[in-house]
Amino acid sequence: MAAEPTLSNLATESRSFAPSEAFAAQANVKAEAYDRAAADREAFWAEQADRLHWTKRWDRVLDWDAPFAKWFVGGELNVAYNCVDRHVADGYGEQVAFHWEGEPGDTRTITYADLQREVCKAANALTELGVQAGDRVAIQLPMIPEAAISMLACARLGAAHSVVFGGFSPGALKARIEDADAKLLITSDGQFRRGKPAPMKENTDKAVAETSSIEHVLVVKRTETEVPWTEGRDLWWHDVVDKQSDQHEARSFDAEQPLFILYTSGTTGKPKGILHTSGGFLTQTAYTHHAVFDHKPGESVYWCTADIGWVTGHSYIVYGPLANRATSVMYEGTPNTPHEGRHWEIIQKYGVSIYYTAPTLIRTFMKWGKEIPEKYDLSSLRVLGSVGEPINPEAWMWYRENIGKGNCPIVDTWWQTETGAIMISPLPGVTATKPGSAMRTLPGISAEVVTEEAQPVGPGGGGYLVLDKPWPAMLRGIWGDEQRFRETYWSRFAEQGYYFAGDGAKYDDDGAIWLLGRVDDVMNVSGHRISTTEVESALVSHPTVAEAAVVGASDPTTGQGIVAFVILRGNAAKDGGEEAIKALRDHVSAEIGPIAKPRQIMVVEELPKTRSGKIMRRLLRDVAENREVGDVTTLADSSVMDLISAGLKDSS
Ligand code: 6R9
Repeated sequence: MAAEPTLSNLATESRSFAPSEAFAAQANVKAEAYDRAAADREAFWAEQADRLHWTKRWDRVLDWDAPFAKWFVGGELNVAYNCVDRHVADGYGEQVAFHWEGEPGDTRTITYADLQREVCKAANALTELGVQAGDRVAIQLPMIPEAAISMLACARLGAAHSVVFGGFSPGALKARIEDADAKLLITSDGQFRRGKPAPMKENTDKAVAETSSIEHVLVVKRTETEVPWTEGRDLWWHDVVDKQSDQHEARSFDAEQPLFILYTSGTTGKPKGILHTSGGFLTQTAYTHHAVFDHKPGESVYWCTADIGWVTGHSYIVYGPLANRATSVMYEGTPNTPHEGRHWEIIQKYGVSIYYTAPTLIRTFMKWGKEIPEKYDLSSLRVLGSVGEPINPEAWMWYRENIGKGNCPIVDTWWQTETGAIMISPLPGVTATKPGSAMRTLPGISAEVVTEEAQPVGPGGGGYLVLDKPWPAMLRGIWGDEQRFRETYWSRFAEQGYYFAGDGAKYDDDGAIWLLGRVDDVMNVSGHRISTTEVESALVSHPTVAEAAVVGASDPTTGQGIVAFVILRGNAAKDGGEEAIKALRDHVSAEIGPIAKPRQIMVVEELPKTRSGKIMRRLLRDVAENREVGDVTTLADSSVMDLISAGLKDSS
């Protein structure tokens, strides 16, 4: 099979950490949940849907016409009402929803009553700008409260949001606006990046100039940066939103009303618009946030460090936590601005009890040294979470010892933009965890590891991870492309009706699941999915490049790093092509965004290709990872690899 273990010491990992008796005794979810869910999956999810306020009860829990699912058929609810208003109605208006911490050190405290007023005003403003149920609204904002407020205002109106990560280029934003046919864009004048204001609107203007669907651009003032302005089209948030009434009646929508589209990299250059709907998505995000993080409303202080532009920000900063009446920290900036102890300082300041972050950041903290967290009081922490990529046992142990002080269960949560919510994870009060394993499927969720021929591999075996039963937060499709939806996820194991996740996995002898990374041409850089094709097309769009091949090479900090092999045109390769290399890195950053900037670009004279012309990335990965080059027998010209290796030695 194609999956290569990315964790070298997996096979030897045998440590196991059971939850303390005290933690287990008070845990939200106990072991019986697994059996109850297995006995009647639909009844189990119906019970979880009852955490929400429905204005009309569903007639049927699930309508499964593979690959199309409808959950809570006939039910009606308003997602924003569930996340905000009902907590105020229940008497919790004064509870803090967000402790917001700006990068320069400014702060805002937003209670549920404040949030209700802000969301109502924003919903009234959006209505004034012509946004109606069923419309799409694009949002590109830094991590400021208006990001969550905008999302909730859309949800309140039944309009779908499409949040685009703040680091994405004008070209990436343009493609997403066009694909979703968005009529409004919400953005800001600028964003703080490492202590300095960086432009935002200047970039979004470039995108909007090349699209025809955007009627208005609503601009939040964040950095006080001077911005270009198009009269009639552009409006300041404070001019339009502040004057609105803070009363707004939330209409009910069907459980399957689209809630958002979120674009993610596929194996081709064109990103996929993953569609999520309302009732099932909110049910599973709320349940998993309750179960996996052992969240106690009014007591826990919860911090998910993701950006709102990624699915983790949608499901575990906005929807799940707010549905559960969480008090959350929201942080605008980078972890080392103004110093490398910023996260620990924030945990100490707010008494954070649940901290959810990514392996790439944990490895960065390791690099900075344990002396830094040691300077802060982290005793409020109870549960530590990890998401985005496989966590190596070394980082897991460092996290447990230096941040959790040996007292906090670690929940390594596997899921995807497509799954909408956590699927595989320990339960902190139940599961004895192993460093590096996501352990087992949550109650109500079913997965298998199978061979190419769809045979279950059994204990000790490795293969492809598939999801063999529908789940409430599952994607409902790829926006506007049913064919691609079927092909990408449902064609590989069409006969069995399995969802193909694109990840390799193995079971250990105890039946615990170990995720092994992607099996397709998608790289995972610091938890961000970037397709090799996307970066290759950016490279070849530069006039100096004749051909390019991109691979993800393992990287001690970012999980994978982008390594590009390029054939340059004409005399661009002179002097080792140093100038060209610099220009190319900047070019990729401008085309896609800084996260896609190759770690390394190697100038080569040929690329290894099969006789059918497919680039053999496997061999390039060997070179990028300084390994002996593997089997070259299927190459059209097997001397190419010698040429590449020799050329690289010469230039180093
Ligand atoms: C939530 C999120 C999804 C891909 C997924 C897998 C990798 C995420 C993981 C993990 C191992 C974990 N991934 N969590 N691999 N262990 N705990 O990250 O969504 O951006 O769509 O990425 O990330 O490869 O397929 P998304």
